[in-house]
Amino acid sequence: MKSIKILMAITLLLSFTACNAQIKNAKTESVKIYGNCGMCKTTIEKAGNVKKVAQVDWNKDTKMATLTYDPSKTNQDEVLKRIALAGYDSEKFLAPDDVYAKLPECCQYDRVKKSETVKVETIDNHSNHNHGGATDKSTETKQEVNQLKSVFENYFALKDALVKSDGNLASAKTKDLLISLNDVQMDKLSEEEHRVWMSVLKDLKFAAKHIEETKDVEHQRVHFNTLSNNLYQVLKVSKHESPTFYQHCPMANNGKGANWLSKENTVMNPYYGSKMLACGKTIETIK
Ligand SMILES: [Cu+2]
Repeated sequence: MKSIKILMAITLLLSFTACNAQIKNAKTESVKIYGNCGMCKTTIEKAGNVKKVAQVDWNKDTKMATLTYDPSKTNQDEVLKRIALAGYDSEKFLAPDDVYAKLPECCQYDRVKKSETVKVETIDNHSNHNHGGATDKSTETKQEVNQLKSVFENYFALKDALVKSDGNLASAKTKDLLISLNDVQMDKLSEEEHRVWMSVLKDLKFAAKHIEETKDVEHQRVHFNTLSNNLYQVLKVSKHESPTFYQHCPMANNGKGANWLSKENTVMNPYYGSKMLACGKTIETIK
């Protein structure tokens, strides 16, 4: 018993000491990452860092980053890809244009390279965007339910594909999701739904487009996180025939935690697949 207590004390002590110093067999490299200011530094480092695996230290004056990582767990490409997804170009990877465009003005550094490798399309959906117009009230409610229903059905199919860690299937299901996103007629939505829908649509499409474009499950999961958060907001203000469960896994998203929506209360974790299928819990039931 005494030895257990000592062991616990040591473990506790270790967990309090430096997080960064815990990278094993650390390999250090110096790479250029484009950016401007202190805010860029925060974003770049936050995107690149993974506890005990990778540590980024970016210098805003030299634009050089020191990457320290455990080569048995990750590599330079992985770190730089995450940083690119956060909006920052390196010599190897270019940030998606949409993400770059969303950076605060002070952070919009001069892009040296033209974005050729990573092309991001922003689909404008104003063809379906008919404000106003007289509609029969009784059909309105019905259509509204059906419209958002197919969005959620396709989302759930995507979630199931990620539970199976099947990147091909996830991409295929997201193709359907994109179609249903485009099919939603905004004038049939309630005022509240319309407002939320407008505020998240661009992000929904951006995330879906990225999931569809790749077969890499880990990359798909990064975008699935934002997709889930945005659809949750829509779900909160819309009506549904059956309850939906909002679930949370504290380990996903590099330990920052991530959420998803599910038709079942039973946890089937889309962020880890079979590795940690039951990790997580229902945090809200939306009726
Ligand atoms: Cu900045």
